[in-house]
Amino acid sequence: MYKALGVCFSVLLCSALVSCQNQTTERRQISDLAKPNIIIIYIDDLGYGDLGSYGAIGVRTPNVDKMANGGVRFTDAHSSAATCTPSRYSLLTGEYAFRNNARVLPGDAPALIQPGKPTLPSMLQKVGYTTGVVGKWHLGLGDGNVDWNDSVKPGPLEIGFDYSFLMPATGDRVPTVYLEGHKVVDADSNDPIVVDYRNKVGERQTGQENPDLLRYAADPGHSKTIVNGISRIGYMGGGEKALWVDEEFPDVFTEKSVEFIRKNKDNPFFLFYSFHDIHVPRLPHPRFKGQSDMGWRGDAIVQMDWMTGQIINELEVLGIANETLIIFTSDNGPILNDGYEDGAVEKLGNHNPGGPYRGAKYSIYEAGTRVPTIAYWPGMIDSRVSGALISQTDLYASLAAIQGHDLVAGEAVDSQNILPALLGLTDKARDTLFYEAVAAVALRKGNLKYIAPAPKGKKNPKFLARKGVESGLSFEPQLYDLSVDPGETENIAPENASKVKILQAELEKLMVAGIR
Ligand code: NG6
Ligand code: CA
Repeated sequence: MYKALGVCFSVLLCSALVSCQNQTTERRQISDLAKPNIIIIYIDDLGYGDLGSYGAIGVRTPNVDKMANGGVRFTDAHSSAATCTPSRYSLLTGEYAFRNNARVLPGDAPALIQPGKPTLPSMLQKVGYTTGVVGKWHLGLGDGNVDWNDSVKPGPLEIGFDYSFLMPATGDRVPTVYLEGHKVVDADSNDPIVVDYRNKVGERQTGQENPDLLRYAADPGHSKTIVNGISRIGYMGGGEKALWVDEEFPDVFTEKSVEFIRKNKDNPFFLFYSFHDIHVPRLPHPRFKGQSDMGWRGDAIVQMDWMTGQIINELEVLGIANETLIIFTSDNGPILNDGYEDGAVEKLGNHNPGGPYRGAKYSIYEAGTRVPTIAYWPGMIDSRVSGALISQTDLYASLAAIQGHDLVAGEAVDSQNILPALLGLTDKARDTLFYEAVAAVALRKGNLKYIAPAPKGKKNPKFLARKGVESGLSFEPQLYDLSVDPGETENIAPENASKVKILQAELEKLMVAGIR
């Protein structure tokens, strides 16, 4: 039974449904669109080529493939940026990350999204959803001087989530504890938590001083406090009882998500299920060990697939799969060595994490942001491979359209309503796409992609050079025609000066005013 009908529907959506009559089936009734449950499964660092349904070699992903084959499998869908914090910022606010200078944050950074800012969960909350976030946060917490032994706020509960169970930043950053609501789980006032990103605090050993204690070697940035045999970014003392065990992530996060779903099965809910996998440090549960041909990284993909399957399975058992729209995607492209010698490079074999695309996580080239993306809603969305150009920034306006919610001035300013494409009714969505990466920005118009030249003196981040990742930074303009050159191998800017000029002007305009 669909819940809470009687919502007014967006004119755009209705007209899209009408204009796509040939693809609408009897099953797809406009009224059925009222308040579906919405689950965003947000994988970390999963590349375009990392799923079976997207051509993976060396790992099988049957659960995600079931969604890919039974829903809309997008081939030109993009994370809003080539790293985590900016992508998450855009996904939750519908606004490009540069507008708030969003960059990868340390684990003790203050909340990036301030209370009062319109967010996807607060919009859904207003129209009657119960909202929850489980998993990786990495959007900052607190007001600048966070005390992990007290109430940690503001955080998700202050920007639209009713429930939160978090990894505060990343798996490779301290504090290595869970945060439920405002409180660290199992915090102990007799063993207070201290976190410092500059100076050593606490009694724990560090990777720098005791590399012999590590389960695998790490670069200097990841060689601080050792927890569970892994050295992390940053120092942490205290909180012994609260420490997480990385191998337990799949079961802990699954349990929390399933609990949230069960509790809310009779009312519309929104779950932002934000995975740690397949980010570093990769330490899948022993039951997934050796389940791929690619060592830790491949086994983390198997674990991610299992966790996804648990959600699909739970919805089916509860009989609410047909009332639930699942959007599955990744926060940025793939990276093999992101600080730890976990064998991802050595065991890669013929697998191509970025699929046919150039670059990786951090990069302005396609593999930085073109990520596997699936919309799955049994009984509502037909199976389809879609070449629609869409961005995660668009989820805000598109999910607002399902609710009949009209965006107000200042709300989700960069988000476009691409709902008809999301539902597989059309392959038409964006014409223009903005790309943000660590060292460059780009603008796509149709199949032409323009990468703006870097200002004089701008440096390629050292850690990327060390990793051999192409950031895409160049002092010359770059132009690629993705229709004939998807691998961005031939820079056609020199012979297309007038097109470069037009795209440069459009990019500048967008960075000031925004283009919908
Ligand atoms: C970088 C880390 C990297 C990873 C990344 C964030 C170093 C040298 N590298 O700064 O390991 O944690 O931040 O990844 O510290 S993301 O997917 O959350 O954006
Ligand atoms: Ca990421």
